[in-house]
Amino acid sequence: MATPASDIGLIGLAVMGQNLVLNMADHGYTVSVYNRTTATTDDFIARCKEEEPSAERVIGFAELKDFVQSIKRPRKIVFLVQSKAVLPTDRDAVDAVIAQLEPLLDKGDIIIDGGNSNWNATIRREKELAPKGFKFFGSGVSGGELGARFGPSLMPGGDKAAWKELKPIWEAIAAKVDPKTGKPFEDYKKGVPITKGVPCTTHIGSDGAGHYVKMVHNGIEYIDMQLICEAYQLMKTLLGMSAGEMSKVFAEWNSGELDSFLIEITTDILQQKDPADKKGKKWFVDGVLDTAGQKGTGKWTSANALDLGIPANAMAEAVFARCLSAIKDERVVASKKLKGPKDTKKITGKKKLIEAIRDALYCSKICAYAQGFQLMAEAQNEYNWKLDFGKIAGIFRGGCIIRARFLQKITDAYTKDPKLQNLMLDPYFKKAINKGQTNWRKVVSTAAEQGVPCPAFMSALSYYDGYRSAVLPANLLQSQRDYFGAHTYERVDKPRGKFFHVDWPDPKRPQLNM
Ligand code: 2AM
Repeated sequence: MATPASDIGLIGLAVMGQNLVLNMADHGYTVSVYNRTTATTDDFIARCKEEEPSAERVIGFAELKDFVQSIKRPRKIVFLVQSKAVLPTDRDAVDAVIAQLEPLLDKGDIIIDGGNSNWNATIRREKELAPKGFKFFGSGVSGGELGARFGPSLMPGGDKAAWKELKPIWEAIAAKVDPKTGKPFEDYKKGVPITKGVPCTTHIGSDGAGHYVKMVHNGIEYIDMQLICEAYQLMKTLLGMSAGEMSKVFAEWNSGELDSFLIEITTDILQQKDPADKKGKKWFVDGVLDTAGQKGTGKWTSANALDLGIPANAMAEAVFARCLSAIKDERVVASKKLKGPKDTKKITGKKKLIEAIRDALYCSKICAYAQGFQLMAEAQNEYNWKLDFGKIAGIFRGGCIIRARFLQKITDAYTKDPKLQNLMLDPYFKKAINKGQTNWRKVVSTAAEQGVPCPAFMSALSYYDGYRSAVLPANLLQSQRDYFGAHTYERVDKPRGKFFHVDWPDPKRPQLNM
């Protein structure tokens, strides 16, 4: 048998898998590859030979046994296969691949699930594999196809000691940011692998922590995208702006504190002409049907927020907004039957309204991130992790879909105060909301008056106002619960934890003077 020569193995050669392999090869690693369908492996190796200078370091295998034996020990095998498991008891392709690998592995070998698996399944898999002597990692990979190829944000969760084995490769292939500014390096645009800077990866925690944080990243991505769409909708509906005109606004926003990957691609999308229009006059975005798909990570984030009792209403609103968009036929019928406001005033002061929308977007974005970080803070108690929010925000700065200038500020906030209770209480963000809130309220009230939906702006504002309210109407709510269900209540004039009950209707209760 030949001496094992590969540094790492990868199973699952769909686009993300292929691109991660090429990324590793670019950084000098020898990679063994295997795919269930051998023809895909052959095609990939052929493509590598033609297109990729580093392809000599990629070795294809038709047999799983040969693949495993070609990797240096302790073996590192990453797989990117479609995962469907949601409940801890669900079994899917990830389990099938693990089952095939198990008899071929040796104790101490490290297997890494790089797909978007549910953290519950990752916790279960780690529990099953640890007693057998295998080190199992769930590592979220964010950044889409381009990220995988040239530098993703990587969120690994698993055994801390085994992380040392994985770290050099993960740090090499991850996106890198400038340590001074937090801005991602983009050398890959010049065809050069990125080698300098702070890598966008860190050991997130044990078992499912990496997949959990990746899921919350996606939940934040949902709301980030929805907020941008609401800004677009308001400019389009209230100000009658064209896609091209809005593109200029987004480009300007991208030069300030809203600077982010999602605003950048929005700028690009909005200036794109429709390739189906021979005259080249129509905007691309106007030709796209207004129904959004989803794969589930936003829903998982919101469902988990409900399970843990964390008020992540804006994040959930982003999921519901996609659901509402999906019932296009119903909306078309309803648009002819249900009336909007009667007295819509003509909007004046275009420049001022655009500025207000920008502020509303920024303030809502702060709330959305506050909710995401609150959720992670609760999850670490629930699942026994110890999360470092400064480091998590730090690895979101580059590579991933939510990368933004703003994340440097979040990194700073949690580095300064690792126990920060809520992002909105950090001096920088507190000041930003204070500055923007008048405009934020103006946008939300104008939208309500004019009948333009902006659910994420609105629910983020409700979250903000709710969070800063020392008194909420839950006194009445708890009274109702005590009335119909004897659920008891606490009193404002008694210590917390002392519960009271009234026998409703209480004959001794003072009567109202009517
Ligand atoms: P395939 O090319 O043989 O379909 C994304 O779908 C990747 O997951 C593909 O590489 C696919 O392999 C792989 N995949 C899906 N289900 C799998 C399974 N049960 N076992 C192994 N690989 C699987």
